[in-house]
Amino acid sequence: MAASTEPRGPLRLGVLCHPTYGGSGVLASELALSLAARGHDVHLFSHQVPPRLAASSGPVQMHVSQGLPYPLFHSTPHDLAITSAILDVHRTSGLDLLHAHYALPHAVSALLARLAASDSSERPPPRVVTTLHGTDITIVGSDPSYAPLTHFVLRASDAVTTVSESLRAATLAHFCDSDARPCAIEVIPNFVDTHRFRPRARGARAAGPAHAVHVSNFRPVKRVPWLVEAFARATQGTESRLTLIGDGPEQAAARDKAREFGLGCRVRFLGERDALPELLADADLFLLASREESFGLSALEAMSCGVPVLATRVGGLPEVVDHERSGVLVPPDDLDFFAGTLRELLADRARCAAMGAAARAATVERFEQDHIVARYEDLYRRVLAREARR
Ligand code: GMT
Repeated sequence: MAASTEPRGPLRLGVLCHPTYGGSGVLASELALSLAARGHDVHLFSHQVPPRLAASSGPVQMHVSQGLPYPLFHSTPHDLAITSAILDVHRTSGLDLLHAHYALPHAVSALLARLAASDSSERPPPRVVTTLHGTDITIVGSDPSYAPLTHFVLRASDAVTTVSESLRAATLAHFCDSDARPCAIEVIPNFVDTHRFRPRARGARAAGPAHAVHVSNFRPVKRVPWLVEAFARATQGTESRLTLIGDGPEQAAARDKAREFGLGCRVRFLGERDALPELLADADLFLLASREESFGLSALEAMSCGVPVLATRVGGLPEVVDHERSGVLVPPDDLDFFAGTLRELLADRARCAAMGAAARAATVERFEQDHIVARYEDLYRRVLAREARR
């Protein structure tokens, strides 16, 4: 495929991401698949195949870049292997633009590839767009051990986006207040495939007791043990159920909580599943008790399935969930309040269903995949046009 200077012609794109079951790994995979479906030549670089890509049939070219596990290295530097793989593809067939998801290490890998490719007289180096997802700013990127490098990538990238206004504000506060050089950051929210994540047909939702669901990577920031305790307090003496999907460091602690509160078979741990749309669409309510959350993509996927959200009022969640319309937002540090609200909602399934219908409508209107992917496409073309004018 030849490099495109046409305003609407196909682009040669490289997407870099962590191969995570959720979050940025999902967003980057869905974006890559959607861009490929729109006719672009898309390469995805990661150290494993992201599960969302593995579960699809789309024509994205996957480059699993693991590097050589030499004994001298404390851990294998996948990020350097990714840079090498990008250079290989660029030298063979050319890449117009690299889209790095999660600042570290991917924006660094992409910028290094841009630098390394800049001495070629054959083709211009790929431009670099960096999308910030959350903890790459709030926890990892702002830690003193990485902050100077995060500061660098924010300025060296050809464009930077965040997935919410809230994350944009946090990024500006952490990295752009203290010096005179501007930080241009555009907000492009996450999206969902509303055709695949859709409500069950009317009347097809499983009968039985009220049923809540949670999906996450079980990292401490998600507070899953806290959530299990809130569920236990909210549903004492009822038959309500909780389904937990995903896996991660706090799964054992969450199981301990379930045991401690004698929840027995009222709580199910399903692990990482591909059949998310079906599992989500079965629930009356989606729960998220995060300490911080720049967007909450799993909540959006639930909303797309017509399931309302009970979540903590943190980060970008108020930009996704309309309080009292598509869900309910509560203070992050009040377990009793969370539990009390959960009890009320599970006891009023008609209210859940009405909020679920509003959640579905809001998702289709504001977060539909084609609409948001077109915004990324437009950004890529603006970056490339700016470069062509230089
Ligand atoms: O930080 C994480 O827990 C993972 C991270 C990721 O990159 O996978 O999740 C972040 O990105 C998601 C996709 O944009 C957002 O929906 C999540 O809200 C965000 N997580 C946090 O901010 C804690």
